Amino acid sequence: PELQFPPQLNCAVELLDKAIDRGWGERPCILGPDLRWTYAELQRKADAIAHVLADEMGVRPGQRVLLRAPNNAMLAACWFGVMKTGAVAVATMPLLRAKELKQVVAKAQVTHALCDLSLAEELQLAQPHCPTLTQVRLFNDASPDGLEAAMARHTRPFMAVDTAADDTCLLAFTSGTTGEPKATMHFHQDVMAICLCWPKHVLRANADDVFIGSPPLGFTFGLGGLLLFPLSIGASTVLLEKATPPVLLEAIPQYRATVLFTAPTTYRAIAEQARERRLSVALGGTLRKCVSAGEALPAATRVQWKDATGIEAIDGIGSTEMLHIFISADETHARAGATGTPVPGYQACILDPDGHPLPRGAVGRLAVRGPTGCRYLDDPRQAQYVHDGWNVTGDAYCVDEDGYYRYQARTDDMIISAGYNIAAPEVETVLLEHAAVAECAVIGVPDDERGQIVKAFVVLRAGHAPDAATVNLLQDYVKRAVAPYKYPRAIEFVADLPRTATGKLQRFRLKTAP
Ligand code: 3UK
Repeated sequence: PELQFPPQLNCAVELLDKAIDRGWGERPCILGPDLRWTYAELQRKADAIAHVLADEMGVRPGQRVLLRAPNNAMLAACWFGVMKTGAVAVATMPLLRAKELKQVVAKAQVTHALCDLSLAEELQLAQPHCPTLTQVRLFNDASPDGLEAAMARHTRPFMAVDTAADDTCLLAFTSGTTGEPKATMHFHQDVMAICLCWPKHVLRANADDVFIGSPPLGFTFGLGGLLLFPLSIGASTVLLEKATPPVLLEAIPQYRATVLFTAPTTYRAIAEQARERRLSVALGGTLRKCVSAGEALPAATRVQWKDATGIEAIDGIGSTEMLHIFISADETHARAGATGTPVPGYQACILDPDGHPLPRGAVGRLAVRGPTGCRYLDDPRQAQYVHDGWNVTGDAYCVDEDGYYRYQARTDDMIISAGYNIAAPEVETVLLEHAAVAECAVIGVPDDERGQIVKAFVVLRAGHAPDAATVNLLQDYVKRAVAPYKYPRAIEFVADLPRTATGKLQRFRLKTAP
């Protein structure tokens, strides 16, 4: 299906003002600890913020406004406030330090910032090194210079700036598992396109649903799943500042949440804790849809989650470059070990190293094309990433006989040992099926004889000893489950694994560890 957008479009009008026109004004919109905002309340806050930005801070359409906060209602209001002014939101991850914030500000030419008081320190450390950044306003701040005090001066509605559908509204930074972070540009129409593709065809939630989850709104997985998608259908969303597994385990029944967004590692941790605490299935009986993204969902994790809750997870691969999920399968079409099929609106293919399409079954680089796509902000890597509208990802995939896309590895996570190609995630998937393993990571380490050998870092479940017997047990297990040359010749037991704030394993940090 081709999506058609009018030439002028502002996503805040589409998602927020039109929600009020549709009569959703008094519906619950954002929920949080001691907080319940209706759609009308969110609109009032966003309008007041837009007035402060445009009338007091001098923000002009096209200027870049940095947003920095844990997931909370004011961050959501700020996001829509920026959209209304026609400025560009620069989404950032809460954990960024001054040094990284300085890079973001310089790269995106940020002129203004709205920042949660609780995260002000690193921004204030960065500010003297950010010549473009002239104004910072703090929110969730009771002081007379805080954003809330300024908002109180503006009670009139704000007429959203009439932006073009292809004006940039969002700069999203890649999470940087490798190399220097890149900024991707997305248009108002891209924001609407992602609301119309995957949520409509795969998620199929409705206005009574209550969304919850962990990804930060500074990560497009979280922005879509925990803000744009619920608002586009009149549903409500729970925003939690620290949505760790134990917090989610409590919050899901407390808010009667029905749709969960998080990464595979969090699904494992919640299921594990539910088991240890002997909590009942379905986590309070309200959950009905569980979305996993950020990294591949191993078959063992899918089974573990289904055992704990009765729910078949919805896996989906998305990226900052494509803005959201482009290959996925709903709960009735899910297959263990497969991500799914291209989301309606998107096309996918598998390419050989010369860029020619490969037949079914062959492993190659995944390329995708659709209504959203990669536009790096002044980066030479744009020409490598996009060819004739095809976005060439860094992921190795193959397509099975039923047309399902099966993730193999990131192309840089292929291990070559004694001439064999071994996908690190395949070995991880097998290890996770063993009862002793809570979490694991597999990398290639240099070896004189074989070039590289497979090494596994393993976090054991309680009650299993980190000894030679367990090493042998795990090695034998892998040898019996897959081709024996894939077994980890080295195993190291660790207490935890390095992950990004988006739940992705940082294999490169294990490679450089002493
Ligand atoms: C990996 C997956 C296998 C894959 C994201 C949903 O993760 C997101 O964006 P990033 O830019 O990373 C993209 C890369 O992450 N990946 C993500 N999901 C899966 N691999 N199966 C999956 N289900 O390497 C991809 O290239 O941080 C995810 C929505 C929006 C996003 N930005």
